[in-house]
Amino acid sequence: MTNFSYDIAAGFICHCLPGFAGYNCSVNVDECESAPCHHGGSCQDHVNSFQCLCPEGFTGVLCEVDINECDSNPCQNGAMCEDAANSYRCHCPMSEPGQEPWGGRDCDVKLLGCRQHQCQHGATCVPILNIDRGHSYICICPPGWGAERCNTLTTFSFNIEGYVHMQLPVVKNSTKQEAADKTQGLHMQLRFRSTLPSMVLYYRGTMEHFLSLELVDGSLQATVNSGSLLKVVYPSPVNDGEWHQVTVTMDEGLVLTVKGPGCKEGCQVRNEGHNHLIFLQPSFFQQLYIGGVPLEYASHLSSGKGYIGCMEDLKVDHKLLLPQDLIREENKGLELGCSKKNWCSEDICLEHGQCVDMWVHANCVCYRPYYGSHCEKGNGSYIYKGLLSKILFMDCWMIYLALNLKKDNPDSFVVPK
Ligand SMILES: [Ca+2]
Repeated sequence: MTNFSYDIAAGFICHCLPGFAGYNCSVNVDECESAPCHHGGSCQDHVNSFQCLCPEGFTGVLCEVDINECDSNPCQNGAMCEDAANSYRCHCPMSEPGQEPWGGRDCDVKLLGCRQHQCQHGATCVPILNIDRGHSYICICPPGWGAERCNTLTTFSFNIEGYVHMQLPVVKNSTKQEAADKTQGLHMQLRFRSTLPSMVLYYRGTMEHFLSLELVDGSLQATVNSGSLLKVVYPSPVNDGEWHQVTVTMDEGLVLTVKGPGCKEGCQVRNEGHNHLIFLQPSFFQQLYIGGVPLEYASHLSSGKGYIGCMEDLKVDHKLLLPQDLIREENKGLELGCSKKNWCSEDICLEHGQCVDMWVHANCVCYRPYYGSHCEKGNGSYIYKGLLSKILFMDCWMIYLALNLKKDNPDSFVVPK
């Protein structure tokens, strides 16, 4: 150890009071630097301490306590209270059958909007309490009906191959929230019924960028091409002649949802792919072809056939398209409504074949040896005017023969009329 001497020592060391720092303790330490206040509370720095100024609805030294606004029991008539930030939400109870439900912020207002409502065709009336506390209602339409009062038929049908072309309007977003919703990607929904296995339901887009929905061998197949190709297939057959609802959405991935017989709640298949949102420019998807495509797009499709069958409740980006907007002079084969004859109810194949419903007519798949459009031919024995060479073998129903057929005797094998 060296000898210490005040004669040669120089300088000084400050031992600072709590809350100060630095060479000469001139720095007031910022206790707010670690952002100690929760829930957006603002921090005030003091000497060796801090104070949190809490937003409404929060308390505690660090604003860590969320005040429970439900403690004052604001919800009436048996409603459930849910605490929120400086707020609460009342979940009103379901109304008894025949009773008007409770509504309003505290479930203390009888909702009278459905008295003398004008919802048509069995639509469900839902009462609304307006901001000015006036009463009104909305109608939830049953399938096949649309417009505000559910008095407009949404059902249409294709009876010959063709297509309807529509230029979708450019949506001008009035609010930022709407703009954010619109960038959520593409949304298409419709209900359809048919018995045919392979055809296109719709094609939306251009040569390079498109979203398509097809029936391929009875299964639904949705395809998106936008930068790269995504495909999903709903494997269960849906060409059973019953109504099926199919929803196709494309945002983070491609999702196909089918509702119908065998899947009442909706069954989903999805292809996550990668995030394709960046490629989804709305302007690429303004052309909509329903029930078929122009010839130049046919190479994009697996089915290659125009739609034959019925459609209804067609919604494009959540907006309902009514058939009267689609039916025009040039759209031949498109009809309002859905009239369907059950072609196979009569035995048109004369018990000699299986009847196949082709929606606008029926085909017979004949059992051998019958043939003809109604399997009406082939009912009789074959007459052979030649030499029988030998009987090869026999089983219960068939006799297998080896025949000598001569080229110079074309009439040697005759089927009687
Ligand atoms: Ca709260």
